[in-house]
Amino acid sequence: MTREEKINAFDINGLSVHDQLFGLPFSEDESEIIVVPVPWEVTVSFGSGTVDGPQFVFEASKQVDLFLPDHPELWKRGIAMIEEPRHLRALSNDLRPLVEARIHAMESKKEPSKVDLEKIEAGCREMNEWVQSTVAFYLQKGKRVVLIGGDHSTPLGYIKALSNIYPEMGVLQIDAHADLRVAYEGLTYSHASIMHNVLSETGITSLTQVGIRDFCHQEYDVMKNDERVTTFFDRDMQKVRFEGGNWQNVVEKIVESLPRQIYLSVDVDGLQPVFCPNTGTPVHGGLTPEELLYLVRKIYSKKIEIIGFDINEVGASEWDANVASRLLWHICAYLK
Ligand SMILES: [Mn+2]
Repeated sequence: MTREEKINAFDINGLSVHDQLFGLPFSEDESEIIVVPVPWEVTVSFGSGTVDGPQFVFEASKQVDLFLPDHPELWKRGIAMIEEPRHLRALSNDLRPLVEARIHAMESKKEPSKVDLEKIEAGCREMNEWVQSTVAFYLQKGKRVVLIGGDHSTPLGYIKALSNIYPEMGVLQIDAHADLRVAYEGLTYSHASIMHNVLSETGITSLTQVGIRDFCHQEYDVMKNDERVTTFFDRDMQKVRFEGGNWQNVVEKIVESLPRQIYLSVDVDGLQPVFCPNTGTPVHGGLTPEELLYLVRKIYSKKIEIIGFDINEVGASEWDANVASRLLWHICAYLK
C-alpha cells in the first residue's frame, strides 16, 4: 500500500490493529517523527525498571485515543518507534551490577574498583555515541526525532546532534532534580549529571529548569552563578499560588526565559509522583500532566519552536506508561 492508501484505509476511531506506536499504519520511512528507544539504566540510584520504559510506552500507546481537536491531522504525520538497540540493553544489564558494587564499596568506605569504573565509563560513552549517530542519521533524512529513555543520562548524544544543527538552541528541563552534579558517584555520565554534561559538552545557549525540588549545595551554586541557567523551583512556583497567583503567571515567566528554539527534556519525576509512582527517584511536589501541556501550548503560541524532545525515567508499569504515552502523543502535536 502507498502512504496515501494507508491514510485512506486507516480508521482513527477504531481499534488499533498495527503493531506500531499508537497503532499507526506507517513504516519508519513513511513517518515524519522517529521515536528512538534507549533501554538504559546503568547509573540509576534508587528504583530500577526504566530500562523497560520504552517497551511499556510502546504497549500503552496503542490505547491512546488519537483525536486531538486542535490537531486532528497529527496522526497523518506518522510516528514510528525504531527497533530497540538490543546491544545497549545487554550492555546496561552487564554494567548495572558493576555500578551497584561501586556504590556498595563507597558506602562501606572501601576503594571502588578502577577497572570496573573504566568499563562503566566506556559503556556510557558507547551509549552516548550510539544515540548521537542514530539521531544525526534521522535528522539528516529530514525526520523529527523523539527519544524515550531509559534513565536521564540517555539524551546527551541527542542534544549534541541537535545543537550542532541549531547553535542558538536552549534546553527546557522538566525535573524534580537539578541534574547538575559533576560526576555523581564518580560516574561522568550519571543521570544526575545530565545537565552538567549538556552545559559543558554541547553549545546550548540556555537551560531553563522547571519543577526542581531536590538538589545539593554544589548544584545550587551552579543554578545561582551560571548565567545560562534559569531555575523555577517547585517551592517558588507553589508560593505564587499560595499567595493568590496562578499557573498562568508562572508559565509566562518560564516562556520569557526561553530562546526561539528549544529542546524539551521531560524527566517524568518532574510530575507529581501520582503520575509516575514507579520512576527511579520520585519526589513529592511537582506538576500535573495538564500543567505541563499548558506550558507546551503557551510555548507554541509564542512561536517558540520545540525542535526535539525526550521523555525519560518512565517506570516499568502500565500506569506510568499510560501517562507517558499520552504526553508523548500530545507533545508530538507541538513538535516543529
Ligand atoms: Mn532528571
